[in-house]
Amino acid sequence: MDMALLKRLIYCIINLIKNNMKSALITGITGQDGAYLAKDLISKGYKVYGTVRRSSTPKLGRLSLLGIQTKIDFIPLEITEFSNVFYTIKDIKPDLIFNLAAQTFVEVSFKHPILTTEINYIGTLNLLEAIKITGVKSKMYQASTSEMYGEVLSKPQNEKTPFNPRSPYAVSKAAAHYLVSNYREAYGIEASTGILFNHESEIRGREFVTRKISYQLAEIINGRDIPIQLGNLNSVRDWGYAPDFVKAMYLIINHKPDDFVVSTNKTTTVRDFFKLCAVNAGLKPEFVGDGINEKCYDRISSKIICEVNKKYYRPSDVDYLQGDYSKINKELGWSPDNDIQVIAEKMVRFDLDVLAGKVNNFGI
Ligand code: NAP
Ligand code: G4F
Repeated sequence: MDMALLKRLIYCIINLIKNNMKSALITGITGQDGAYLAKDLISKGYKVYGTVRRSSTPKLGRLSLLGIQTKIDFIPLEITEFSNVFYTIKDIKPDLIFNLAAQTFVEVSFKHPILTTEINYIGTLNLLEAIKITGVKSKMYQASTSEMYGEVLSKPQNEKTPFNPRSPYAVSKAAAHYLVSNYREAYGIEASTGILFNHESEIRGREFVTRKISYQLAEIINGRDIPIQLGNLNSVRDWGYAPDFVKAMYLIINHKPDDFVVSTNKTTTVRDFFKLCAVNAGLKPEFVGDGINEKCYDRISSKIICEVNKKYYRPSDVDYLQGDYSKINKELGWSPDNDIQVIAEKMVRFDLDVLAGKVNNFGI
């Protein structure tokens, strides 16, 4: 056969396969969850579209680290711009839409409440309106959060626990959560929510307390002299592992539209997470003192490795979160694979390897 004809034939076959692939759109693909979810969907044979907003520096580090950067179709999108969202949905008509884009840092939401509301609430509204107006048959997943429970009204929290949000972030996410159920009821849009409790990983943003601890402890092992500055050490979280949690997102979106708590049901204080990480880094941590005067010593070197700094207290904090994941376990068979000990070990190991130059973290 003629070589040019053969090439053309192969090209047509590849296009045919591509056109028949199921497609998924992920807003927020550059974030922690977006990256892990994209990896899972690609391995399941999905054509993955990921939205990226403009910045002056590249931010595909997580996707490069997971080895999937070249396997994604990137779409420039600012979620607060309705026309961006509308044309993206209209042109791609994805089978699945995962709305992960958000201003996710609670502390920043106190400083930028309007921006946080626009991204988290109006952004979600833009997506729902685009689905409604275009009439696409996409299924949608909304990234809801345990922060919506705020000052908790019962323990542990499940799908029926009332919300009592304590930050502009939590309020914006609760409003977006209600929008999803309203569009489901009013227009029959196939949209679900996952009420995810905190989930962490080696590629978690360094501003969140777990990665702040694992990364800065690795710096201390590498000679840093300044103690790690933290805020509320008594805060209790139900921490899971992000790669486990993105598996739940896929199960949820493929089920009939509903709301599901995703969690581990186990609780740990910030102080105990710090201790776990410090031990994994080869230190002997001991906390002494109270409140603002509390400090942690490494009993091997006698150095102070952590102290409390008021700067990291929030105007109002969420003190206790514990999720009851029995609904998703019963209906979709999901349960977490990694506990907090394993998560701390993985995160510290990764950051030690990064600082030892054994791993390229692509700036993450
Ligand atoms: P993340 O790492 O902070 O990533 C957030 C993503 O949203 C990034 O890709 C970011 O893009 C994008 N984004 C922010 N503002 C945007 C805008 N205006 N337009 C378009 N994209 C925008 O967050 P994550 O931990 O992966 O969380 C994913 C989702 O789950 C979020 O909705 C979060 O609220 C929710 N959630 C997270 C947790 C958790 O513990 N991780 C728990 C419950 C719920 P840039 O790279 O450009 O900043
Ligand atoms: O790690 P954090 O910043 O996470 P937070 O506020 O719980 O929010 C994360 O989880 C939510 C799910 O519940 C997501 F929706 C949200 O997008 C985000 O991913 O703080 C955890 C706790 C807080 O009580 C905070 O006050 O740790 C306390 N903390 C103490 N010292 C600190 C610090 N938090 C940070 N970030 N930095 C500190 O130095």
